Amino acid sequence: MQVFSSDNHRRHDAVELSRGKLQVSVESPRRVDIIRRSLSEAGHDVAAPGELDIALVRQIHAAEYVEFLSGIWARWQAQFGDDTPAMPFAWPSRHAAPERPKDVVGQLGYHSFAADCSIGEGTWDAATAAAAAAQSAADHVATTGEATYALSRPPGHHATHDQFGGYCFLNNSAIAAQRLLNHGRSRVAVVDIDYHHGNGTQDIFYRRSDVLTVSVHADPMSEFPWFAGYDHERGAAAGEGWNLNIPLSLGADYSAWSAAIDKAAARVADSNAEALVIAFGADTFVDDPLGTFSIETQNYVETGEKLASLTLPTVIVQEGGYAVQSIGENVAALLEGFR
Ligand code: Q9C
Ligand code: ZN
Repeated sequence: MQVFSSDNHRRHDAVELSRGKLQVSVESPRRVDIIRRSLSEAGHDVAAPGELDIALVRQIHAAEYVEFLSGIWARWQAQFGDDTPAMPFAWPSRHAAPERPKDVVGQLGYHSFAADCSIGEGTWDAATAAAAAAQSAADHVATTGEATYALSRPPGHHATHDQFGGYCFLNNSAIAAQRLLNHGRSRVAVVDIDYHHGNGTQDIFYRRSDVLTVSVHADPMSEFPWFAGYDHERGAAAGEGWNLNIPLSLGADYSAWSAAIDKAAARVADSNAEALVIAFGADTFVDDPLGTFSIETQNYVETGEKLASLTLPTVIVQEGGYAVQSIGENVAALLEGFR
C-alpha cells in the first residue's frame, strides 16, 4: 500500500497535563518511528507528502483559527521571553457566545477545549505535515482508486472547526474527506474507530450531508472527550441523520466492538458514499495505556477486511494509539486486511 509520512512530525514533542502533573505526552514521536519500521518491513512503500494547500485547511477550519495556530508560538515567546510550551488554562463559560480575546493566553483558551496539548516551536510545522500526509493520501486514492494510508502525527480527529484538544490541532481525517469531495466525489463517509469519540470531525460536518460521520468509541459518559459522542447526536439542519455515534461500555471486547463496526459499515453501505475515510486509532488495543477495550492485533486484520469489503476508494488516517511497542504491528494488521 502507498503510505504518506513526513519527518516533520518530529518537530512536535509535547507535554500534557495528566492527573495534576505536567508530563511528557504519550502522543510521542516514537509512535511514528515504530509504525514506519513495521510498515517498511511489511513491504509498504513510504513516501513524503506534497505541499499542503492551505486553502484546503480553510475549508475545514476557521480562518482565524488557522492564523492563531500558525502564529501562536511566536506571540507566546514574544510575550513571555522563554521556551516554555504554550498551554491554555481558562475556557469560556457555556452560557454565552464568548468574546475572542486579543491576548495570547485568552486566545489559547478560546481556541481549545482541553489541557492535554502543548504548543512549541515546531507544532505548526508538524501539524501541517500531518495534514499534508492526509491530503496526499486523498489525492492518491482519487487518482488510483487504491487504498492509501496517511501516517499523520499529531493526530486530528479531536480538532474541531476552531479548537485544538486531545493531542489534535488540524483535523487530518476531515481534510482527507474534503479533499476527496474536491476531487469530485459527491459524498464521503468517515468511519472513526479510534477508542475516543471523533468529536472534531463530528463538529466540522454536523450540519452537512455530503460527509457522513460515524464513530465507534468508549461511552463519553465515562471517557474523554466527555461532552460529545452520545447516540442522540445525529446531525442538524441539512446534516440531520448524517452523524452516527456508537458508544460502547468501558472494557468492551472484540465481539462488542466488531458488532459496532458492522453497524457502522452497514450505515456507510446505505449512504451512497463514493469514498471512505477510516480514522484509525490503535488505542482500542488491549494493552493501550489510555484505553480499556481488549482488541488484539489479529482482530485488526479482520476489521480491515470488513471495511475493505465496502469496496470504496479508501483513505486510512492515523489517529491515536499509545501502546508504542505494539502500534506498528497493529497498524500493519489493519492494512493487511486491505490486501
Ligand atoms: N492522562 C487521541 O487518541 N487525554 N487522543 C487523556 C490521560 C485525552 C486522545 C489524559 C486523550 C486524547 C487522538
Ligand atoms: Zn484516541
